Amino acid sequence: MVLKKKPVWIDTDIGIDDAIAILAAMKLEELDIIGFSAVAGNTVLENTYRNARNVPYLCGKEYEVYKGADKPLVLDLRTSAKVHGNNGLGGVIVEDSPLTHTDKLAWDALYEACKEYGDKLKVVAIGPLTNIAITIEKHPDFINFCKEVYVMGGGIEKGNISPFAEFNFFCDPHAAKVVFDSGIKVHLFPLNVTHQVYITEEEFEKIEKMGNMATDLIVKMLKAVYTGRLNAFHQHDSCPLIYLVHPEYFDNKECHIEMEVDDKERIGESRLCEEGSINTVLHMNVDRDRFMETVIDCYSKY
Ligand SMILES: [Ca+2]
Repeated sequence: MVLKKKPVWIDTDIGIDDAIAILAAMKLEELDIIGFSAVAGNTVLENTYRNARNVPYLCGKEYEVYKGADKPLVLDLRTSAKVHGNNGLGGVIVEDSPLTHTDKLAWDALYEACKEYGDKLKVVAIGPLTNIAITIEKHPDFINFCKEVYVMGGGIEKGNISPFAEFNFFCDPHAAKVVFDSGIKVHLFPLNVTHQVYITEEEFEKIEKMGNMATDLIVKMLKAVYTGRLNAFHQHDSCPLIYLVHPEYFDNKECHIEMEVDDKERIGESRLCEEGSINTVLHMNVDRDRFMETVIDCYSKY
């Protein structure tokens, strides 16, 4: 199969930072988004499924969206409504997409897409890893087709929910463990790198002045939640997507990551280990200015 663009699958618990990342990715000309799967995380599945359909539709595109897990593998769901509002988009209401609903579930759709595209398909996971873990468990040959996943999650000696854990891995540490232990190589974009891509007041004003459908939504969502502390907003979920087109912005190293699922205090910790087989490409630094330039350029194309 000769492809002009990189086919991409996005698994998302679409809250504000997911929406902002997806809006940038939709304008990266090198990428061809072929589908979305929705997972519970930032907000409940009903919201993430709806947002994954409606945010692209608002900005002129329709994609197939497949429903996935409504709760983590083992733990109860703990959303982050404080950060993402009751609907995941800071309370901003977006018109419903008229696209027909599908009964096919995330793990079956993702499996079929990987079978069709092989390792050319870039699987990007920007929510808890529940859907990816279920795909691995339900379809044992999935790992023959999917060799790498691009994951926003974790932190190396850094957390944002606890001192040890980042939200996606804290939400479903057992799923993260299944993925790290599966044999699929994880391109990991932890808090250490995502915290480098904050947005400045000046950049926000530039985005606000664009006044298009995408930037109007971005501005409304950020104003709803981050007023007065814009630099607290980080482009977490844009990292793996921008990496697919601009790997030269990032510094990385191969390593072994182990997930903590047992210790009550440290649950959700992604631990960098000296020993153990390589299961991760760990991205720890990014050229912030070039990254933000690229993201802002994407928003200007709406
Ligand atoms: Ca997310």
